[in-house]
Parts: sequence; structure tokens; C-alpha cells
Amino acid sequence: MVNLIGISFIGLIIWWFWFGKSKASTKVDDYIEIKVKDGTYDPAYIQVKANHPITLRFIREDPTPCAEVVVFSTLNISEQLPLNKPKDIVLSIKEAGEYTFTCQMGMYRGKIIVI
Ligand SMILES: [Cu+2]
Repeated sequence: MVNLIGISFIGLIIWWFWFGKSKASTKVDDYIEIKVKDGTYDPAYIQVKANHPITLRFIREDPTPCAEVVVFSTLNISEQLPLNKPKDIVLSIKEAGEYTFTCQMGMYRGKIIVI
């Protein structure tokens, strides 16, 4: 119980941190454009409905190899992002929860919140 509160609190702090840093908007939509730039996914937080297909259009503006691949580890998805060319990833997540996506080394971080 205490752990749960602690984790939620940490989550909230991280949420605020990223929200402020990436001027991200959390929204429910069918299509979201995500810029990969300056060490952040923008937006980094995406809210989607369960069992509802969503297209994430990644636009990578960071030429460093670090940003080259986006990994959704819990979904077993890993995709190459071409430089300055949109890359669409279509997801339909069945279970509500939080799904993190990162670059290969975990410097870029984002989260999909499925409701
Ligand atoms: Cu990286």
C-alpha cells in the first residue's frame, strides 16, 4: 500500500518533469505526430483508448544514432526511424495500463497510457 502510494507519487513527479520539459499534450486521438528531437519525444505522453487503433507518426529530427530506433519493450515492438521522414507505427493495445517507449539506450523516453 505504502509502496503503491510511493510509486504513484514518483510517477506524478516524472509526469510533471516530462510534461514541463517537452510541452507535451496528453490527448485521446486516432493519430499522433511525435517529434524526436533534442533528447525528447514530443509529445512524450500519449493517452489512448484500449482496443482502439492509433497511428503514431514518428518524425525523427535528431541525426544521432541514439534516436534511430524506437522500442516498445512491453509490446515487443522495435522500429527503425528514418531521419526526417515520417514513420508510422500502428498500435492497438488491448489492456489498459502504461506502456513505455524508448530509444535503444533509454535516453529518449515516452509513455503511452491506455485507458
Ligand atoms: Cu538513445
